[in-house]
Amino acid sequence: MLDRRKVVFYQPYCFDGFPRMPLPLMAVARMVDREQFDPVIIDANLERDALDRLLRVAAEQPVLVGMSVMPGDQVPKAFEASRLLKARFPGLPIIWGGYFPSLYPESCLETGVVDVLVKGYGEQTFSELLAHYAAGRSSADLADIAGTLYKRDGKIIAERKRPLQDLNRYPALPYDLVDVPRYVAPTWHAKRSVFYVSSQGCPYGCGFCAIPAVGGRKWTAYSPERVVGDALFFAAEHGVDGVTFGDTEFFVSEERVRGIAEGLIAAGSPITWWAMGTIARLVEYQESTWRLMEQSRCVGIFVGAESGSDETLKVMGKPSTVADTIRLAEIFNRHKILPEFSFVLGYPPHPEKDVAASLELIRRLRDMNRTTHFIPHVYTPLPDTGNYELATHNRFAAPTTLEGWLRPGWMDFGRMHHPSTPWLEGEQGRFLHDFERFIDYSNRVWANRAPGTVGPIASRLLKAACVLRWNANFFRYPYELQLIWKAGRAVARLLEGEIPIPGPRPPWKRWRWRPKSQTKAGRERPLRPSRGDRHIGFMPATPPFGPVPAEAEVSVPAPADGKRRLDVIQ
Ligand code: B12
Ligand code: SF4
Repeated sequence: MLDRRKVVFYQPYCFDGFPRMPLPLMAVARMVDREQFDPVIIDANLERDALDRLLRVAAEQPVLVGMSVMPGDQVPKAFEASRLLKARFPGLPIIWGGYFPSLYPESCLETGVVDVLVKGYGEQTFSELLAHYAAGRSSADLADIAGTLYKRDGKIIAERKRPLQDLNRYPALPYDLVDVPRYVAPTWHAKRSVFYVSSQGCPYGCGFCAIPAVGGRKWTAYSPERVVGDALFFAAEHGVDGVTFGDTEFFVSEERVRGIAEGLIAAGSPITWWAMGTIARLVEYQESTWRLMEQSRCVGIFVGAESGSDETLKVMGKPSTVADTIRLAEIFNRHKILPEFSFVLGYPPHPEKDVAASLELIRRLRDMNRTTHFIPHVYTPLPDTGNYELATHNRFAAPTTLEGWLRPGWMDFGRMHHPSTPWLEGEQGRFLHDFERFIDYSNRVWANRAPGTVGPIASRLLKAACVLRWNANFFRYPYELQLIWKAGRAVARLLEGEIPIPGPRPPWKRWRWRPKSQTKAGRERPLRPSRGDRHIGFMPATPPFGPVPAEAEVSVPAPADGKRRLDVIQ
């Protein structure tokens, strides 16, 4: 056991205010044989000196370093870390996995700082890569490992795809490799909540979504026993009273959901839970399943309504209709489950009509339940997704190099902010941008999505301003909302003691999560890197997009296939 070589996993920074365990890395780290190797997970979201630690551990001759890379902030961070590693330890194999390398392999490999990419779900692929490198073979000998991509003689070799495997074949997640209590935090439905993912993939094929491109329209999930077991472990060992399921599609199997609900009820679980699903599936659920879910303390469900236009839903290949969305909203209301609806706005071929129909639907859903939470996104065309061809027909072209992806505009695109697609330039694009901001603020006060973040006075003012705008149907220039929020935050911070003043702590403070280093015990600087840290600086800041086309009219895609059977791995 003494001379076990290290296997290093690095999660580049991507913190959004809620601490989540580095699940993608834990998923692959569980495949490491502990008798032979010593796995180490470094999480830059929580560790201030993560990069220093990575470089220190890399000096101990680990077998390899694996990084998880999502589009957005993780791309420059992963690049920066890999560049440093390659400069100091040229022989150390570096593996990237996750959605960015799965969708944009050329951009990653042309940097020369990554040895091999893992496309799609990576447990088995990683296991074989580890065996390869541990046997003393090098990146130059890579061959025949399904699910990998690498460069050979200047050309990219893409090995055959690795099909999704039954998740229950894999060992338990290695909770001992992370400091679990640091990932327990308050959320809107629980005081001590954890983030957990109980399935992989999705059997549907929506044209804007990256999941089918990566998972191949298949779905696999932990058994109810395993999910309930993990939830009860969190409750018993870490005092957890809430679970946020991050599955892209939690509800594919009604039988599984019933099993989970029954298991939680039978164990007298204290846990409230929230999950994401698909409207087409949920409207088919039996009434008794809804009752079980409610009884097992399901408090909220996130679904993709996507559009208020049936025509757009058809183009997207979405398996539901607008009528299904309304029906589900009624079911939610009957069962006191908080509804969350996401929308993909500005979809071709008729973006204006799509936006108008979606606003109408949002209004209708809000009238049915004022606390409904909306998540609007402007359509961001991703390579390898079903409707990407539609986007490229309409003069959209994503970068093909990492340098391109690291430009500020494309970074925003990767984060799915301001995608600036050619057909949404001008007034319409600006309207959508302001509308997104309005919805964000209105969620905070109407759907109670930021409890205690500002004090009661700012919250009431914000509510009043949102009501005025909503009634006037006016969403442009939401500057007063921003002003009220910022002023409210400043006062709340003052009262919370970030600027020390005498007196009791206000009651809403209890709801805010702060990193460990900011707690009373260790009053240090926040862990979040400063704004100046966010871009790595040496990339040219040129405008991200080419010339805007004269016409905003767009052409029609191939018809979507709505007939496929659900592919569930048993
Ligand atoms: C949690 C999460 C986040 C967290 C970050 C994670 C964390 N630990 O802090 C936060 C909230 C910060 C986040 C942000 C974003 N996210 Co996110 N996120 C997720 C979510 C819900 C769960 C990820 C997870 O833990 N999955 C469980 C693990 C086990 O599965 P996995 O991640 O797929 O990992 C497997 C493979 O990808 C692969 N793999 C992954 N990493 C590695 C590394 C190695 C070395 C190897 C070998 C293999 C490997 O093997 C793993 C096991 O099979 C997923 C949806 C989902 N259910 O997957 C979206 C998802 C990954 N996010 C996505 C996106 C787009 C984003 C954003 C870019 C934009 C946005 N608006 O959400 C931002 C980035 C913002 C930024 N600041 O840069 C997309 C990615 C696809 C895409 N469209 O490109 C997803 C799939 C959501 C979606 N439905 O579109 N996200
Ligand atoms: S149902 Fe959700 S996860 Fe599945 S393809 Fe559609 S948008 Fe993606």
